[in-house]
Amino acid sequence: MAAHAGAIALITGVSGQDGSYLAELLAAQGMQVYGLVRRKADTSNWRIQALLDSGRLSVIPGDVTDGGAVMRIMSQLRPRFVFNLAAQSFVHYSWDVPLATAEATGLGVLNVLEAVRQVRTDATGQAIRFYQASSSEMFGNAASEPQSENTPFHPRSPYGVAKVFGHHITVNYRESYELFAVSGILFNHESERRGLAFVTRKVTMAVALIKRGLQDKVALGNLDARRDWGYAPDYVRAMQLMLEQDEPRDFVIATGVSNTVRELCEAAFGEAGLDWQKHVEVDPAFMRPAELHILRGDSGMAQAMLGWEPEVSFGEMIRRMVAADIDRVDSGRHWEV
Ligand code: F7E
Repeated sequence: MAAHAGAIALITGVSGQDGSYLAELLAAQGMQVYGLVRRKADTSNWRIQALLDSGRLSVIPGDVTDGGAVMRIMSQLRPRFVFNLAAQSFVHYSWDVPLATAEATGLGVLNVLEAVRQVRTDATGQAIRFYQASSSEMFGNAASEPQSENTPFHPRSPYGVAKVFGHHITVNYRESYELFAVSGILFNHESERRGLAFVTRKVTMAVALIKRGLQDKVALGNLDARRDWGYAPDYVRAMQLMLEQDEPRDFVIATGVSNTVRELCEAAFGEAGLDWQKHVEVDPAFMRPAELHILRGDSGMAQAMLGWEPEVSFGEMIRRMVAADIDRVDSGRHWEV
C-alpha cells in the first residue's frame, strides 16, 4: 500500500462513520486525503477532528447535489481515488424526505461520476478510480437468502430505490466509458462512531444512560427485524481493496451472520448487567411503512478475490460500543451523536 504514498484521495461524506475510518486508513498510508463536507447547522466534526487537527485530512466545502461544484472540485484536485460515501443514509427518514433522498443518495452519484468521466486522470496522468457505496437495502425483500452479487434487487424504501439508481449508473458508466468504477454492496456496519439514529447505537447509548441512572426506558420499533451487522473499520478496508484490483468489479461485503433487534438488545443490556425486558418498550412510531425481513449477506466472492474477511464479531462490536457510550456518558461527551 505504500505505493500510494502521496496519491490524492477524495472522500465525499467524510464526516460520517465510514468516511472518518476510511480517511484514517488512507492517511496512515501516506495519502493526501481530502473530504467533501456539507455545511450543517451543527458544526461539530467529532469523528474527524483528530485528523483535521493533525493536518492529515483537509476539508473542502461542497455538496454532491451541486454538480457544478463537484466538477470544479474534481478538476482542481485531480484525485487518484474517489470514494463516494455521501448520502441521506437514514432509511426511516427517507419516507419523510423521498425527493431529498433521491437527490443526495441517487443523483449525487451521477454528479460525481460525471466529474470523474470528464476529468478522467489524476495529476500524474493515471486514470481516476471510483468507489460507490452501494447498500444491502437494495435487496429489500429479497427472494433468497443469503444475498450475493447475483441476487436481484427489490428495494423497499425511497433510500433503497435511490441506492439502486446509484448502483446501476455506476455499472453503466463503467460499461459505457471504461471507467474504473465499482460498487461495494455493504450490509449494515456499525461502530463506536455510528450515528444515534441507527438502532445499534440508539440501544448502546440507552444502555449507558440507563446504567448510570440517567434514563429508564428506550422506545424501539420492530424487535423481530433481522440484520447482518458487521464492524465499520473492517468494511472500509474492503472499500480500498476493491480499488486495488486489476479489473473493476462489484462485491458484497457482509459477515454472513444475522441477528434480530431483540438479540441486539439482549447482548447490549447484558454487557452492562441489565435485563433488557425491563427497559425496552415498543413504539409504533419507530416501525417502517415497509420492513425487510431476511437480510444476510454472502461475501464469498470478496473473501476469494479480495482476501477480505471480517475480523470483529457482532458480540465484540457490541461490547466496544457499550463501553464507548458508558465512557461518553461518564465524560460528558453526549454531543457525539
Ligand atoms: O435499522 C429496526 C429497523 O436504522 C435496522 C443504514 O446504514 O444499513 C442501515 O440501514 C433495523 C430496521 O439501519 C428501531 O426497523 C427497530 O429493521 O439501524 P437501522 P437500516 O435501516 O438497516 C443499510 C445497509 C444502509 O445502507 C443504511 O444507510 O432496526 N429498528 N427499532 C429500529 N431502527 C431504528 N433506526 N430505530 C429504532 O428504534
